[in-house]
Amino acid sequence: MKTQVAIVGGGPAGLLLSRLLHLNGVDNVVLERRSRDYVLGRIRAGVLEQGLVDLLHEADVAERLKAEGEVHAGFNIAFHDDVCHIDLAQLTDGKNVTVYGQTEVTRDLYEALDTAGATVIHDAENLALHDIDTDSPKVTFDQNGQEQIISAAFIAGCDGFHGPSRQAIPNSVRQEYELTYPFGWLGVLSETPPVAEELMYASHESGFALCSLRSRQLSRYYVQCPVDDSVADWSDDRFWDELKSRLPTEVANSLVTGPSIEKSIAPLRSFVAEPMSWNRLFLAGDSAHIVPPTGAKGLNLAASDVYYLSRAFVDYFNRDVESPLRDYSKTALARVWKAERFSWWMTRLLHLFPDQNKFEQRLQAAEFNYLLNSEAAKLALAENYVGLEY
Ligand code: RFL
Ligand code: PHB
Repeated sequence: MKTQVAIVGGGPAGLLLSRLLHLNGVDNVVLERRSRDYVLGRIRAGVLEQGLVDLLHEADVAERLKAEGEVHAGFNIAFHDDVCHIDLAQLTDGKNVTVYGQTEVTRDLYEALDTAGATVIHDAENLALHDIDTDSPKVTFDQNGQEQIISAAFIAGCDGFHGPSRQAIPNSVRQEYELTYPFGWLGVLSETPPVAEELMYASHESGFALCSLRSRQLSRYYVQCPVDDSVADWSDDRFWDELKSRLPTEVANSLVTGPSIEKSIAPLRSFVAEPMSWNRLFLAGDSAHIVPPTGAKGLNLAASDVYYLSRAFVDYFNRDVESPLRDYSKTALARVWKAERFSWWMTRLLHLFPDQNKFEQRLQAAEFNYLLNSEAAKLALAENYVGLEY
């Protein structure tokens, strides 16, 4: 099989890239290791920046998002019993975020790709990248026990943190920058009305908690937990008790609990691989970088990579202009590092770090107090949360 762009990975980055290329007449194939049901069963991000919403409109996959997505013009940060309201719209001249699950974004993209007759190959096993430093790179994989080969002009590595694409860049070229955190997030999805209209991030002496949502009938809650805990350690009752104890009393009192319909633990990590391209290979999304979820930036960063990369491919194939592709890594990394900084800052502000000494605890309290009382500090938070310009 031959194509212009072979896209490795059918998560949000790969599917959105495929859709945008298709709409611009650039031939591509998506290769996904898992089944579609598996991909749609993963509960992940829920907060979309305006840039991603705009991109979904451009990709003509925003009908359900328009009908079901909830526009949020603000959110709350609680530090023990003090609550700081961040009025996103007022601070950023009317900008806001939209609450709509990553699962739904992925579902909408699959549907549009199906309708357009795009090629998305599932259950592609043992995928490997070859000859990326030549003019005819290839991807091989097994499907139903048979080896398949795809030749392409370029390969887009959209295969997440554990995929093979990043590793295809030689160690002598690739630099990796990483911070790990000594805790994870335990997330619960429950068919209960959310505790409040807006999201609440809460810092408490026993750890961080987050109240989020997917709709008026579906809530998403998280608590910080030790990184080596397993889901089996956390009964629903233990989870709800812990969540309540970390929220301001008034909020805890209005929490409606119910059985969990999904429960998972994600480790927290900050990670960037440079460069994001090498010869005929271009990385986008989690394959190149990871942020801790505190700033709600993971999915949004995958989207801005895809914005730059889709335009660069379209310039190359349709306009004979090569420079955006050549500059892709530099352009994308400039925005990636700002999102890394913001996610790291918000993680540090709100979590309990087990090895934190009393001086650092006081600094954390001062940081929150500054935020509470400074419009400039609130503005800096708000402009990052709604998303920096592409
Ligand atoms: P994805 O979504 O990981 O998709 C990559 C796809 O590549 C496939 N793949 C392969 N395909 C073929 N051959 C191989 N060898 C392959 N290896 C892997 C995978 O099956 C998968 O379908 O990356 P993408 O598209 O870059 O999208 C990025 C976002 O998914 C990610 O940034 C966010 O979901 C991060 N994230 C969260 N972000 C938030 O903003 N808020 C959250 O609450 C939040 N929760 C999460 C998260 C990420 C998690 N992960 C990765 C463990 C919770 C979890 C558990
Ligand atoms: C979510 O709804 O899953 C969510 C929201 C905000 C975050 C992280 C996750 O910062």
